[in-house]
Amino acid sequence: TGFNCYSTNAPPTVEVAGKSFQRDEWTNVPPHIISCVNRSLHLTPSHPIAITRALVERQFIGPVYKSYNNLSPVVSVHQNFDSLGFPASHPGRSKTDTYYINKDTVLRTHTSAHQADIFAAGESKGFTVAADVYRRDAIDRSHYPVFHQMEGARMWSRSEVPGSDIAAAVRADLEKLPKHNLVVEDTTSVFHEGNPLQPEHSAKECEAIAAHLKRSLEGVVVEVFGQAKKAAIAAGEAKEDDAPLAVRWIEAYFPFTSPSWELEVFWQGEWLELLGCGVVKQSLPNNAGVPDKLGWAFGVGLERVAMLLFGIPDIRLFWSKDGRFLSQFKEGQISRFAPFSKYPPCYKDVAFWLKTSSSPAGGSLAQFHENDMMEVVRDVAGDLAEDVRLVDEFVHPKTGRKSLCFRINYRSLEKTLTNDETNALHESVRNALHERYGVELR
Ligand code: FA5
Ligand code: MG
Repeated sequence: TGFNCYSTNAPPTVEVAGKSFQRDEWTNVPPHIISCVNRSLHLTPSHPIAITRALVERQFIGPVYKSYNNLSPVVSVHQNFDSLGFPASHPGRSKTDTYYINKDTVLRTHTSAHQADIFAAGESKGFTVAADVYRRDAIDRSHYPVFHQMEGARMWSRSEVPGSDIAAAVRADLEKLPKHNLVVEDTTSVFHEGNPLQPEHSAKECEAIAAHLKRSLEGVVVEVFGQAKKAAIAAGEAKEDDAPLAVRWIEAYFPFTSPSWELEVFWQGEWLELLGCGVVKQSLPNNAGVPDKLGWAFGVGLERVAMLLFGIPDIRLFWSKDGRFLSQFKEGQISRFAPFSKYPPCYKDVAFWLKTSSSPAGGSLAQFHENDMMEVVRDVAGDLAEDVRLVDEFVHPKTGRKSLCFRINYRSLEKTLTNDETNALHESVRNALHERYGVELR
């Protein structure tokens, strides 16, 4: 099956986006992920991710916002984590969650990785950044290891507003935003526990910034889902008098905003998280040499929005090179996706004992993370895996060994897989699990 990044005779360097990086014990970025770098779906005009990007971006156009859509996904650990105040122990930093090129360099896990640099560049009052982001994560219809985010931020300078009165200036800008009549459930308090008002801000300033933030993002939702509804009506999937979209704010936590929120919409029977946001932690503009600036930031998942807009049922479709998918979309147009026939799924289970190594404390240490399973499946089966779920887990009462059983659902978006093909894929997954993680197959 050719070269993979786990082989012991891997070359000393890894090539990403035309550059060469020294490998080290942190390197965990596999070839199938590297091959997604520079697909630039968000910049391919007739692709649904680009159409969605343009639609959201349009809500922030004008003299205030500058857009950045071409920033490299290769960033430093400092940019992705340290500059944003992630504590050393934050789980997001671990190799099980993040693709490391080497110990100092990662594929960005979010567009927030660019906040500090843009604040330091300092010339704009606001910005948007649309980009591909990378995470080791679950495999299912709404999660993919590469997806797209749009970051946005709006800042005000104390030295530039009349009387240095930030609260009044922000309230004045709030009045200029379009009003809407969407009913948004909001039981959050502006200052909540664990994520409080910052000492550098007055309560009035923070409340004004929060109101401007929420109104701006609600405006995006109204615009985007207004368009989604029109397309659904045109396709006979919805009616004019259907119940309005249910939207709610919930309290959240991010290391780089305080207070913070998430915005959710009710979709296909459950609450779906669209974005995270909050009042920018003052350490960011302070460290960027612009301490008189303060404001808000958000990060929205573009696939989540695009799935709702176009009625796309599976996140893998965005990566399809199949003409039956790509030919359905046109620049600037929101239309409903017409599924080509759905091919049959095939479930296969794999059960194995984890390798154990005695720890000094006497217990045993299992060297296997659920995301390792996801990685092996993605590496071997690629987009032929629709979802992977842990279906059983137990510890042997006598030996203390741990056993896991995963169920893999194989299904191609493009054709019917034969039994032989599925069996061969599954056999390769089993072998790879044994080779890479030393597990004992059952
Ligand atoms: C962040 O990434 C923060 N950087 C957002 C932010 C920016 C907060 C600025 C405050 C200020 P989070 O991990 O929740 O947050 O991801 C943001 C959005 O990306 C989610 O709401 C969701 O829409 C989308 N998202 C997250 N993980 C995935 C995934 N695996 N597949 C597809 N979309 C995802
Ligand atoms: Mg989140």
